[in-house]
Amino acid sequence: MGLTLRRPEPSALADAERGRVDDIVDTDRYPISDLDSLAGRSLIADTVARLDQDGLVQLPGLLRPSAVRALQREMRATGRHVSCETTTRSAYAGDETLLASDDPRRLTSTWTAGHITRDMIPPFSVAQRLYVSPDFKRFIAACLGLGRVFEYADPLAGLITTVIPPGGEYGWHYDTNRFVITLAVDEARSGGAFEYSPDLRSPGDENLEGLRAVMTGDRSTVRSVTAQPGDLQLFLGRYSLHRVTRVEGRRPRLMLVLSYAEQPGIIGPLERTRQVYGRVTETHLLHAEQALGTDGLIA
Ligand SMILES: O=C(O)CCC(=O)C(=O)O
Repeated sequence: MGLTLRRPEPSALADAERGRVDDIVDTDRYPISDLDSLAGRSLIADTVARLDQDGLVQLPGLLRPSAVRALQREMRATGRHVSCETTTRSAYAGDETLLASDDPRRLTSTWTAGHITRDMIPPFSVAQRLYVSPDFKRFIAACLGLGRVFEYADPLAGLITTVIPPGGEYGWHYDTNRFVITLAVDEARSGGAFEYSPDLRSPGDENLEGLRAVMTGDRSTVRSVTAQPGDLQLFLGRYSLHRVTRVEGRRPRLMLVLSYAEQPGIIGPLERTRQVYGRVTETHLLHAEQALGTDGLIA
């Protein structure tokens, strides 16, 4: 089925959730619009089992080739305007300076990356249509054993593309979210692999010695995954330490990151948003103000 990237009718623009995504998702292979069918049920059962076993599932070729090309055009054009900063951070991206000097939580890695944020992605683009699609959200919820998932209410986060320039990398970290979905836009010519140590920590157990081992170069628990444009990854990143290795070659690595929440209305914290994206919006300022009680203390 061919991709229609025509500018939609004004009514569709006003309601980006309208319409199916069969023209951009390979629904012959991944029947996300028909989860009650035999093929749909088997897709969910298989994805759930693999996620449970490995903490990561890859669905190769989820996007149709014409949609991949459109996504690449959109993201490459916008990615050129993104500035990539280099920082050094711990796996927790917090302030660990008060910890003992040999505490593994103080170990850092280098990050060189920029972000195409949601406000830079038009409503009728492939990325946005996939993110808001009710069929896609139902599919993701079913894979995670959830009744529903919700888009972020954050104007910047929720739907972003991570841009890692040549020579850049994305350091070791845990996610604050239980799960994240990534969709490869442009792979690195070499390097740029996604590496993760499955379930390195677990609820109530930070496994700091495991953290030290991985961050000081022990590869015994680390798995590596590369993705081709159009491949989707569903990853449980809260317990699995992960990173992207240095991007070699001359072109940036572009990865679309689709985040959903288990509750509606999620807006990122002010300072963290400033730290990650280099800016905040009125929405973040208002949200931070409303989170303060009348006595000026956090509720
Ligand atoms: O770019 C990737 O493959 C993963 C990005 C990542 O680690 C994250 O979004 O937490």
